Amino acid sequence: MSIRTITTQAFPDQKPGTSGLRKKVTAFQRAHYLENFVQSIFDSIAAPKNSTLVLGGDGRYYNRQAIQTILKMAAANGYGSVLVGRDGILSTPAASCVIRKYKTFGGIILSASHNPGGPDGDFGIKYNSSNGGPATETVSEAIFARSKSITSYHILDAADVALDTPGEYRMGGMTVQVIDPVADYAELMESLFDFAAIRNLLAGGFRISFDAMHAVNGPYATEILGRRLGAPASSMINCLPLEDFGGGHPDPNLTYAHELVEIMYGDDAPDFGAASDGDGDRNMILGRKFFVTPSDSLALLAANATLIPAYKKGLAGVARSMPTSAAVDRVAKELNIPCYETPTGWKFFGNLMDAGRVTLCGEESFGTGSDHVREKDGLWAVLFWLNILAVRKQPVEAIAREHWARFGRNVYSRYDYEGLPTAAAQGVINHLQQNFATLTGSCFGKYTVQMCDDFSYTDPVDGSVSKNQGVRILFTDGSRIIFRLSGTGTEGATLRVYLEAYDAAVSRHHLDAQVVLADLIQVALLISELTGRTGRLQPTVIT
Ligand code: G16
Repeated sequence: MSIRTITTQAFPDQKPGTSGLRKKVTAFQRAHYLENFVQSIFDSIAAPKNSTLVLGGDGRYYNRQAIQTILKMAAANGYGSVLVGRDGILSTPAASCVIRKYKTFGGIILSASHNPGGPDGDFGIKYNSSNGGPATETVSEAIFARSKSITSYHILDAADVALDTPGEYRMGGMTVQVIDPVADYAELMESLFDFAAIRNLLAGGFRISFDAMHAVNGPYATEILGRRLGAPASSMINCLPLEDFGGGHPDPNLTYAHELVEIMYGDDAPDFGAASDGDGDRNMILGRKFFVTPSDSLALLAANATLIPAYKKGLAGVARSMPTSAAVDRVAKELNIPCYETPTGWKFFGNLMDAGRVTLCGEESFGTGSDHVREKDGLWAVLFWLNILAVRKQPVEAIAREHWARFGRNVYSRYDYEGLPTAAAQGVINHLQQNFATLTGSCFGKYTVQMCDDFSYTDPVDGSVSKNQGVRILFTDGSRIIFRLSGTGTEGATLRVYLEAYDAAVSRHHLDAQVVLADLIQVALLISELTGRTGRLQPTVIT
């Protein structure tokens, strides 16, 4: 077996987005494309010789081929061992768990998260550091810089490793350890939650429906919800991972998780419904005919955290991304703990968790998690909810309404305009930025603009500054409109409009969010000139 050094040419477009490099499968299939990026990671992180890496992905199309290539490149680059999930599978939170548990140098996760898969779908690759969390902005920038100047990469001439049986294999001077992708993660979950209480809940007639969307969490749910907690097989749908997610869009929201939504809004709906995404880090929570917004879910978990064994001593602090509603801020205020507002992207929570400043974090984009790993965690959120339900013995909707009665309701919605021409989407943002001065102080019906800006964040731990993280229009009554371009798409641009209003009056808490936010939506369309600039009359997805 010999190490080959292959001459290559740099690609100009390997800039990691919100969460790693995401492109069409066909882009990754171009000669040297994957290899260039992997070598750029290895060159930038400069791991000491014989370091250990974790490797796995969400099982989407191209996962297996990419894993074999990365193993051969790791061997050629002097790694001592690689822990790889059986069949190349590791959910994103499970990869984070394994990196931390075995104290490895870091890990490579193959996923385009909630984006569709298959030969014409998306693929992605990201590097996670030794804390188990996504590479920081600094590391991502170093990888991008290297990708622009790379001229060669190293790869071992070796046969593929069989990934279907756990065990140890040799590849040149490196050991490949094929591990059970579920075991370490399941053990961690069992250490955090009261499994006996959840088992009793499920045995007592409480019915759930979990939708794995033919993505990576299928085997995790089967083991944890099914085998360890006793949920019947009929309560878990789409649990067989497929390379193309069965042709679906593995994004757990009201539009794409429609099969679950139909069950939860149908006759004889179960008591609790949940879904997770392509790589298992996102979650959607539903009660019977009731949707819990991700922002509310974060606030509810924070308010009920002491009911959970792992968090019974209380929370050090909480954090949310800027576009996430301020519902959790209200809980933090009452608990007298700090609440941090970060840019979008889980990587911004890592420093806060490592420094012990926060325990729970969450985002409006269907992500919640805690310091048990350094990624958001879909099944963890489901178990957290089930544990609360096991203790409180109330319906999901009743728990949410009690929460609103106590803290007020942050009425929230997000409008996504997908697949826009990049220039048109950027034009909307530019237009808003140019009008900050005129907008400030303007009145639109009952709404008066208090201030507008481009959100910027200074990390309180390492002092790093991240600018241009979304346009904020803040109103005097606490309402907000945020405009932001997505950093995870692979085609054109996705413009996200986030709308939030606060309502303390219980008498209005039954109202549909779209009704409450109707005026604010019109203000958003007016001030952004979105319709004229993009030609779009309707958003692609409303959550
Ligand atoms: C990724 C990040 C999340 C972030 C989301 C935002 O999610 O991990 O922290 O909230 O992107 O996406 P966008 O930039 O499109 O608004 P995921 O689940 O795709 O890894």
